[in-house]
Amino acid sequence: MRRSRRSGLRWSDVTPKAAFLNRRQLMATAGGALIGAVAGGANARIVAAPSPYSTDAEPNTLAEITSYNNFYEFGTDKEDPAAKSGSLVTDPWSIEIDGLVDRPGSYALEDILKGVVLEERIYRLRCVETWSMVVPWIGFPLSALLDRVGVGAAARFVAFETLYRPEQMPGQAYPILDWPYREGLRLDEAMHPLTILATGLYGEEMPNQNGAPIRLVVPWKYGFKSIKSIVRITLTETQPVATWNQTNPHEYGFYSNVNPNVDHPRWSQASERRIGDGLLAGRQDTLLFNGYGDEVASLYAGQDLTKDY
Ligand SMILES: Nc1nc2c(c(=O)[nH]1)N[C@H]1C(S)=C(S)[C@@H](COP(=O)(O)O)O[C@H]1N2
Ligand SMILES: [Mo]
Repeated sequence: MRRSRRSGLRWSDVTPKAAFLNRRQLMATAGGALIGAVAGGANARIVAAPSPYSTDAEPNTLAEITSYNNFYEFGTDKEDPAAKSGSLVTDPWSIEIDGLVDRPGSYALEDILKGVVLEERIYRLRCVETWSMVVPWIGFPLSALLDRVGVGAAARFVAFETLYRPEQMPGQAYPILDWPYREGLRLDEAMHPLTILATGLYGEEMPNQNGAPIRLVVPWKYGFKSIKSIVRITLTETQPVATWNQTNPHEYGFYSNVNPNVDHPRWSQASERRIGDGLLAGRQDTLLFNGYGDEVASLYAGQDLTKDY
């Protein structure tokens, strides 16, 4: 898992485009989070410390990551989110944190970010549809936020909800899914250090089509677990509703750990197509837990992953 890029150069060394943080991310760097965050007017160039959790796989390009998306609130075509999310208002933004927490409330995103250390995490992303990417996220562990609000003793799961705002999210006019989009994790999954809330990618604020201003990233699970544009986080005692699981429980489990040995009823999950690879590149073998087994397999000790798919 350690970074060892062939060239020894990181993307931030070679990108011709200066990487900027937005106002809210800049405030988060006040804690000394990012090495070399240099104040420059309203923005700061960032050079994030390498993370031992980052993959050394080559990241996809910014163009690939921002032009091929699943974000059904803006339509079901891969091009829809880039084309139709431009007018989504993401500032101001707040997250309602409720349920079994010691300090429930409506938290402004600025206040959430003030207390966290932003890091770059280069993660593999594997969609249940069998395409994959490598994304250099900027974010912080979800556990840092949950620790701050105080997880109640009875809490066993964490539920997440996406914004419901049909006037800015044209896909919500259609009953394709039971809006708002919802997801959930078991508490131990939510507290795992690989699980992050991401506020940006490629050193910049999160593009709307990727889930601005803040989205979940759980790299060992199919992409649909990584819910975008979060407005509510609820600690619960019982397993919460998750949108794709609710839509078709036979095809999409609550756990949805990446697993090449458990096929989707309509297609194999044994291999994947890396977005951006040439036509001649061929498919790659899909890895159990998307390659994060050393870190997360112990969470599922004693569970039958063919039943808890
Ligand atoms: N709210 C919401 N979150 C969502 C989705 C969605 O449609 N709505 N799509 C999911 C799916 S299927 C995938 S593969 C990833 C895609 O993330 P990306 O577009 O940043 O690559 O977002 C996930 N999060
Ligand atoms: Mo997906």
